[in-house]
Amino acid sequence: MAEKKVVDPKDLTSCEATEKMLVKARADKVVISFDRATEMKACPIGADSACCKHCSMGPCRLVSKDPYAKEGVCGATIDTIGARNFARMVASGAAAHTDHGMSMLDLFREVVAGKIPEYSIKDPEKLKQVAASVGIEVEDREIADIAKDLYVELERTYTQVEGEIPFAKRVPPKTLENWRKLGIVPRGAMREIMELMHRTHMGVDQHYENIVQQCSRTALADGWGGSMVATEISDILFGTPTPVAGYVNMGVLDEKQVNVCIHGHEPNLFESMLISVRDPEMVKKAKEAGAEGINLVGMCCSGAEMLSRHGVPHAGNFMSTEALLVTGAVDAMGVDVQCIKQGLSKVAECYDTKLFTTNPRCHIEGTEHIEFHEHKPRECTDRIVSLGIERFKNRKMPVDVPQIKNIGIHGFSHEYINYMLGGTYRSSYTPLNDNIINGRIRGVAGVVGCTNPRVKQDWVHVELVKELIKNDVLVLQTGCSQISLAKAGLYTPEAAKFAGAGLAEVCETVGMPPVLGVGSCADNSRILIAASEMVFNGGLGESIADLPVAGAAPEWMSEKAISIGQYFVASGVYTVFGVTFPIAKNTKFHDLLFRGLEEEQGMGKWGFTPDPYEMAKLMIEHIDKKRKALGIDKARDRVLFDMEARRQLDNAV
Ligand code: SF4
Ligand code: MSK
Repeated sequence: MAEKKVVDPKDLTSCEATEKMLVKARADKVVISFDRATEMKACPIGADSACCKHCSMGPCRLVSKDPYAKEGVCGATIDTIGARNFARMVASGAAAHTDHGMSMLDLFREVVAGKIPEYSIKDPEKLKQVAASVGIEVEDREIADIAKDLYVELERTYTQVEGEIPFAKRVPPKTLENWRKLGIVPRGAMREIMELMHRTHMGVDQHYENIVQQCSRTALADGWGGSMVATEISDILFGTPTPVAGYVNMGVLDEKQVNVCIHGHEPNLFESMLISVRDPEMVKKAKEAGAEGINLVGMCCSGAEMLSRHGVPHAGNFMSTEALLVTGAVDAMGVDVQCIKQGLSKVAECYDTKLFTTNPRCHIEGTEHIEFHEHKPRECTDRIVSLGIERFKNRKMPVDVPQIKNIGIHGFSHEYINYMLGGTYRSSYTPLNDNIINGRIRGVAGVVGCTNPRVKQDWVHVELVKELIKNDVLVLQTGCSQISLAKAGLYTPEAAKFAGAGLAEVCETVGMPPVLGVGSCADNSRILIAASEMVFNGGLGESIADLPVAGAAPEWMSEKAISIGQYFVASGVYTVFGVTFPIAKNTKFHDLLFRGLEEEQGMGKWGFTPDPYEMAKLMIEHIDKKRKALGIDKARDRVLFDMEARRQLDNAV
């Protein structure tokens, strides 16, 4: 039998804690996804999306040096097959975000109706702001009445069959005008996803350009629809993030306490767990079991959201979820939806961790399910804590926690960025725009997305971001990428020393890190709003496509990332992905995504490279191209522009 290939853990991850646990897992004869990835050679045909199984005349594989040398049995070309596969990734990713957003809206409706006493409207000011942004009257009205109207209005995001989704009102007019011209303003998410699935059925849409048009419409229903509703409603119910110090990395586990971990994407499960672990009765039970207390930690995106909102410690990103269980220190882990590896089940069993699924959408064979009912949230979370306490009392496994943790500042909602840069009396994006115009800040980049065992964990994120800030590019982050950089220590104001002179000066003046974490992957909508605010504040063009900004998902893995990428591109942002790009090169479809959308349709475009330095170069070149088009590429005096000077500059451009 052939020897199994063993890769040095140092080549698989740059996270020292994860590396230690991978070594331990191997010694314990437990397989986690790093080693499964080595064993599972990626299928090269699938990697290029050069296969189709949309009907039983196939599956058809178009393998050839010349992508046009073969066609499917039905005659489908590589462009049709590639576009259909890509579209289904968009549909699935958009469905995940919009279904999550709809759950948040369901919760909001029930809270407003007074049916869930555990939750309330924590941020009435945000409620008013969001309501006003979609045209609801807020002056001299009761909060409950505004909330009821907001629910009715936002439900249209999902169910509307004709017209434009409510948050289209937040899109800069020039960008919206372009969408209208292209016929891609979303109606309602359900309709867009349904139509995209219909069009990609065998024998329906067989023109890649037409398929891409519906991809954009569906992805926009995610970014400016489902995801944006999820973020805004979560802020209204649980509080809008403001900067908060928080620890990340596996060292947040505490051997002497009952360790409870929540992993997934739904803040309501996590918020309820926060109440459960703080309940004096629960703490008493834990102490009676011999623990010093209950230690709640997060993972993945709901973890990033709770870190940003409340400073709850975060134990690691997507590629560390199995590794965390190898510590033997996790007494209970509750998961909800998205990015939950099935492999967790076996690893939990090996280390005697109590693993629970909680959401009706996500069961795992062999894993106990304790359903989370939003009307009685504590039933589920109290039970998970109780079973965790029981496990602590009877701990059989040796505990080995890598003593590594990093402090950082998280919670930069777009509202806070507004306040932070403008100050109490001048709260606006004007200072950000001014600093971009005067060249202290070269541009803004969104670096987001997953980690992926096909590349060295965290490494691409960290190298890319270091390169960007060194070149005076301010970085906004979400999701697993935020955790990669937080572990690398870039979430402290002191990290300004890694930034170029201009960006460092701004960071030092304001007291902020050069890398700002804004939350979970659904919270990418905060980056869209920040981009819109930059347009509305003036001096940087009239549409999002004019801004000196770029996006990247350097270690992406999920279909949600493809939907996110497409909504950034359709919004006007150049977006570069790493790892691999799931379409065949040298095709008309590839040319459309990587060039045509920008040059012929006034959007952004896609880019690809697995190399972080090349990625930074591509993004900076794009930012410089936009600076040049705006006429702000020349060196300028390092002065803050006042309104008059900015007006003059606008007139000159
Ligand atoms: Fe093959 Fe066409 Fe059927 Fe796809 S739809 S499996 S390309 S015959
Ligand atoms: S959890 S989608 S691995 S960011 Fe949102 Fe992380 Fe990517 Fe999942």
